[in-house]
Amino acid sequence: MRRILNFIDGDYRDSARHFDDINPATGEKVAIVSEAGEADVADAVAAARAAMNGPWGDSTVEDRAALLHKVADGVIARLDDFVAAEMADTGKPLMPTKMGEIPRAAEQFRTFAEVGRMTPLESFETRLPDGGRAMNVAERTPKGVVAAICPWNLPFILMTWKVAPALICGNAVVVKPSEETPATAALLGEVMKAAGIPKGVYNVVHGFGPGSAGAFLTAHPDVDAITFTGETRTGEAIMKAAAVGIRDISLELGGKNAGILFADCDFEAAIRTEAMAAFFNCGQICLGNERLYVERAIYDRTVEAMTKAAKSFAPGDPMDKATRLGPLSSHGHRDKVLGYFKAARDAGAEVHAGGVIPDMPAPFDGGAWVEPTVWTGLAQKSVPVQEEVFGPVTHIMPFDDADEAIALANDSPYGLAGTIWTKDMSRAHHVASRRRVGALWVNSWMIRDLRTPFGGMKASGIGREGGAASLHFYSEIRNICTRL
Ligand code: NAD
Ligand code: 6OH
Repeated sequence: MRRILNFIDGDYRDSARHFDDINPATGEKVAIVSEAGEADVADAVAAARAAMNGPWGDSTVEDRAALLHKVADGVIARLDDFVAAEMADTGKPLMPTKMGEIPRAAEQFRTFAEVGRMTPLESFETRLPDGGRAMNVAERTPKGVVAAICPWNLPFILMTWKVAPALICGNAVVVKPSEETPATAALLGEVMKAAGIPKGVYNVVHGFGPGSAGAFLTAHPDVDAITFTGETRTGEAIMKAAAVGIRDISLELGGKNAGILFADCDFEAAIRTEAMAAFFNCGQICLGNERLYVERAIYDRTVEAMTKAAKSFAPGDPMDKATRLGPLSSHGHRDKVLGYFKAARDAGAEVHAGGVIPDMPAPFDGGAWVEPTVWTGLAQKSVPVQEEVFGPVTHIMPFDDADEAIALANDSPYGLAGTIWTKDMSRAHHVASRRRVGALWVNSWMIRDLRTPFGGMKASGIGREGGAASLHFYSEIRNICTRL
């Protein structure tokens, strides 16, 4: 059986305890994972600190940029290995993994190499009352040892999105991948080593949250900053851990995103895109929409078209190039999603598509599959309309004017993202400016330029990452004022 080990101080290391890695497409065990104990986590943090105290701590941004380009090359050279590892952990379909996710993760290293090299800092000349002058120059220094706690939905993209900017800013990292998806973070250790990243700069510890590697890492007093992507409730626990010792924190949390469709929109494009926003990655994408508010004149057409689109996202063999829908990430997560399917039925939802487990042929009959699901008729305040399902599901509701649509879309504890469909650009801008979310797409979804800032309002998080915003989180800015 394949083994997935911790990567500490430049070498792979087993530990006393282990857990199983399951492929959710089949339910089969694909690997045995080393669960880092408290001492392993302490070793990883110590290795990161030692790296910061060594030549890495004095490296230039140009040196680091050159290394990050080599890491990107190394990932692409082993594309098939990364694709196989990610698919075995998640059950994702081949094509989006091979053409999209893994190359995009490699691209993070190139983008942040250039963002880091090219982003200037401010300088100000200050005129003094005596006629003298002073020059203020800002300088970027690393935060130090960064803990990166990662989720399972886009494991390699969301992990490299933290590691690449952390490294370009000169930090050393200890990554704790999700227990559901440990493989690509572990494999990246080989690429880091081959690229010449010094030992201790990139470390990986495997395990769970409370009482395991995640909690050991966030509680470790020698961690300077914690970056977390995952559920809002976990974010609360991590924020408490970060409070001890006043460590910096970045939180990318849950969402309950909404799309708003006006009657004048390009209907075909809206439906094609909103179907992706609801069902892509089996709905396990933080930026996906689980609510659609539709101007009454096109409401019936929208329900019909989204139902048809849901049925076209048929689950299938992930290795088949035509497959667009994989399973949910685990049986545990499926139990949660099925709980929302039941809650929606109990609350009187009309189920136009899905809401059930599909019949899958062997070997997929043991997998964590669900059918893409379309609901209508739920109250705005009902649990399935308020809480994040994180599955392939959308609830469609009519509205009569823009103010009502904005109020309904904003009626959520979350504030991550949303979409607006209209040909009236003035209206689009007006609605976008009044949405309480961190990312808006007009007549589109998921155009994500890695240079742009990204993050949520309200319960969707604290801080922004992406492009120069990442540099702010992963570095300390020091102002040096010199009287001339
Ligand atoms: P999760 O919160 O269950 O787990 C995320 C990570 O935190 C895992 O590595 C887990 O082991 C670790 N963890 C759990 N408890 C911990 C603790 N007490 N201390 C330290 N570490 C702990 O999230 P998930 O289920 O893996 O991911 C799905 C969630 O992530 C969804 O809510 C989704 O919206 C959110 N998400 C948000 C974004 C974003 O950018 N805003 C992106 C992707 C996913
Ligand atoms: C959240 O689950 C996923 C976010 C992914 C991106 O923003 C991206 O740019 O790939």
